[in-house]
Amino acid sequence: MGVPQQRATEWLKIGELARRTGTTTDVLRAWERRYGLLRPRRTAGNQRLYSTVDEHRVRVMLRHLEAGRSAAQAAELTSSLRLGVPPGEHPAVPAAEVERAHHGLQTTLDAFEETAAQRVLESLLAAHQPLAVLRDVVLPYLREVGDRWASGHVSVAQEHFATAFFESRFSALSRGWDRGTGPRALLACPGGERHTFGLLAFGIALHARGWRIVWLGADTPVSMVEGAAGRLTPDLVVLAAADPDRLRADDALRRLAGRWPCAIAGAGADDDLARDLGARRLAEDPVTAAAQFAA
Ligand code: B12
Repeated sequence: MGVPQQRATEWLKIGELARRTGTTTDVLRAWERRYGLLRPRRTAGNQRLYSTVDEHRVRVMLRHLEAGRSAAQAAELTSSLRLGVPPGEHPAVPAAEVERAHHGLQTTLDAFEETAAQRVLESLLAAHQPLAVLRDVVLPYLREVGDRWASGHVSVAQEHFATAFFESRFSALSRGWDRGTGPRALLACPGGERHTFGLLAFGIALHARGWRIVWLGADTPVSMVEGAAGRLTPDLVVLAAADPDRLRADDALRRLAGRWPCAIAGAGADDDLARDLGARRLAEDPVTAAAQFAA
C-alpha cells in the first residue's frame, strides 16, 4: 500500500506514537517485527518515523485486541485493510470515545470541577490530534450544552463555566499564530456577536496549515474590520456569527467583500447573503473548512 505524501512535521517518533495511542514503544517494535504491522521510515540517524497511516493502523489493531482477538489475528485483520488517510487530515476520534468523553465532560463541568474536566480533556489529547478533539468532541459538546441550556437542564452558570473552560484551554493553541510566512487571514465576529468559539477553532486549524492569523474576535463592527484590512492586506477575511441579524449586507460589508477575498460562516451565515456579497460561505465545521485552504 502506498503511503501518502506528508509534510515533515506530521511524521511521529516512536515515543510520540506510543503516547498518542496509549501503547508502549516495546509493543510497537514487537508488532513491527512480528507482524510487519507498521512501516516506519528512518531518519539519517536511523530513528523510526511513523506516518498518520501507521497511527491509524495501531488504533485499528487495538480495537481488534479489545474485541478479544489474538494479537496474530488482530494483526492479520489490520494489515489486510487498505488504510488511506489523506495528508493534513485528522483521523476521527472513534464514536465510543466521543461518547465516553462527553459523559466525562458533562459529569465534571456540570459540577464545576475544572481539574477533573481537564483530566478528561488531557487523556483525549494524549491519544488524538488537538484538531480532531476540537472537531469531534468539543464543538459537538458545546452544541449539546446549548441544547441542554435551552431545555432547562443546564443553568447559565454551568453553560458559562463549560465555555470558559474550553476557551482558556484552546486559546493556548492560538499563541504565536501570527508567525510564519504563509498567507494572512483576518478573523472577526461582527458587531454585537460574541460567539467566537467556531472562529477560534477555524483560526487554529488554518494556522496549522501554515496561515498567519490576525484575530479581532468578538463584537467588531464591520467598518473596523475594513480599517484593519486596509492596513494588513489580508489574503482572506472571515466573519462569523451565530445570529443572522449580525451578518447583514450593509454598506460596510459590501465594501469589505468587494475589496478583499471574504468568507462568512457560522449558523448566522447563509448562501443567499454570500451570493449577494460575492463572498464565499464556509458551511462546514471549522476544522473541515480550514482544510480547503492551502498555505
Ligand atoms: C458558548 C455559547 C455562548 C457563549 C459564547 C462564548 C464564545 N466565546 O463563543 C456566550 C455565553 C457568550 C453566549 C452568549 C449568548 N448566546 Co450562546 N451559545 C453558546 C453555545 C452553548 C455554544 C456555541 C458554540 O461555540 N458552539 C460550537 C460551534 C462551533 O457550533 P455551532 O455554533 O453549531 O456552529 C456550527 C457551524 O455554524 C460552524 N461554525 C460556527 N462558527 C464557525 C466559524 C467558521 C469560520 C466556520 C468555518 C464554521 C463555523 O461550525 C459548527 C459545526 O461544527 C450555543 C449552543 C449551540 N447550539 O451552539 C449557544 C447559542 C449559540 N447561544 C444562543 C443565545 C440565544 C445566546 C445569547 C443571546 C444568550 C443571552 N440571553 O444572553 C447570548 C448572545 C451573545 C451575543 N451577543 O452574541 C443561541 C443562539 C440562537 C440564535 N440562533 O441566535 C444558542 C444556539 C443556544 C440555544 N440553543 O438557544 N453563548
